[in-house]
Amino acid sequence: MPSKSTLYRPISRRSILKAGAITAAAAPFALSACGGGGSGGSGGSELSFRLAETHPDDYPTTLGDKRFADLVKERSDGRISIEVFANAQLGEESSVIEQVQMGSIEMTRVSSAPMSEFAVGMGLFGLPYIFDDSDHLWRFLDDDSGKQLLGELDDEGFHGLCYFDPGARSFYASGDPIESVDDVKGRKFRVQESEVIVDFIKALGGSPTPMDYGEVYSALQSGLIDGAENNEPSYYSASHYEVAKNLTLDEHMRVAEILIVNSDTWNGLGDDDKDLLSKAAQDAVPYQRKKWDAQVATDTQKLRDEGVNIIEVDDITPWRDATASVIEKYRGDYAEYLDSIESLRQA
Ligand code: BDP
Repeated sequence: MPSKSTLYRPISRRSILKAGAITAAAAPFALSACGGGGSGGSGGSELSFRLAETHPDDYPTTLGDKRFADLVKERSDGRISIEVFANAQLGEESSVIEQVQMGSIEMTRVSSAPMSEFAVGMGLFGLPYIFDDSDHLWRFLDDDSGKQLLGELDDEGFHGLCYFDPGARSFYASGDPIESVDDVKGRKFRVQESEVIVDFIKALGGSPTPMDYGEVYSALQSGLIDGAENNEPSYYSASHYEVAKNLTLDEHMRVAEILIVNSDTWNGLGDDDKDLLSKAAQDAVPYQRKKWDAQVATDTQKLRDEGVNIIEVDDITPWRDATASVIEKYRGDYAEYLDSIESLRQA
């Protein structure tokens, strides 16, 4: 994939918003230091952590983060506090992941796609059309194999706390709508920073352009890219629909959302605190999933109201066939997980 430095990076609307948020974000650094630090040992001491989130305050993943933080606070009688920094205040995802790996941010909720550049296993979720629907995805995530995959993060400087619902990603385009596989050919699509997803677009004959989420709106507006792909709540909340009015529901990927913590922070916790955090994360999942489903329904209606051209895809076979080579290319890396996904298909 093109290196980051070769990418054209227009100033995003979010970068401008973020500039104003830096002062607000600085305060908890001091608090964290006074409180014994994010990486300090636990065993009854006060702890405070920062959790980075790219989405707005009322977005379902942010609500899941906040539920997690609330449960931790309540169950530790206020001893452990987690402050959620929404709206990419602490940076775009790739940079946040680096900061979490280094320990300068303790936690983040992030997409598994950019995580795949740090922990290969996460690239699994970038393979196209491997899950039939949300239930199929969750059978895998809740299965031992899903847990094992999250556990692989422990080798890479992170600890995975839980998965959140990612919905399904579909294409959207300015200019001509995508009515068939052939309509992707020769057009430029923004992708997340993930080698597997770059290969997916190439398999369809498109031209993949990796860039940060916060840059997509202006890249669509300026014509730097012809389209992008995401789930309905992101497409709506980031206003991409304003500049790319054709949405094609091919539902090519379910790129799991994950809640992760820096390894040293995690290893510095006492066993009771580890249990408390793990349990709180797990208990936030049903809430996040409920919020997710509601948001997809509301946002789909809002998109219709805004006059978005929503194209249903009745037969996914041509899409699957055109991109089967991507699964074959990576089968060796993900064989065990792909087998498990296959065995959970009809459960
Ligand atoms: C959204 C994910 C978010 C990613 C974004 C993207 O929730 O974490 O940053 O997609 O496309 O669906 O980069």
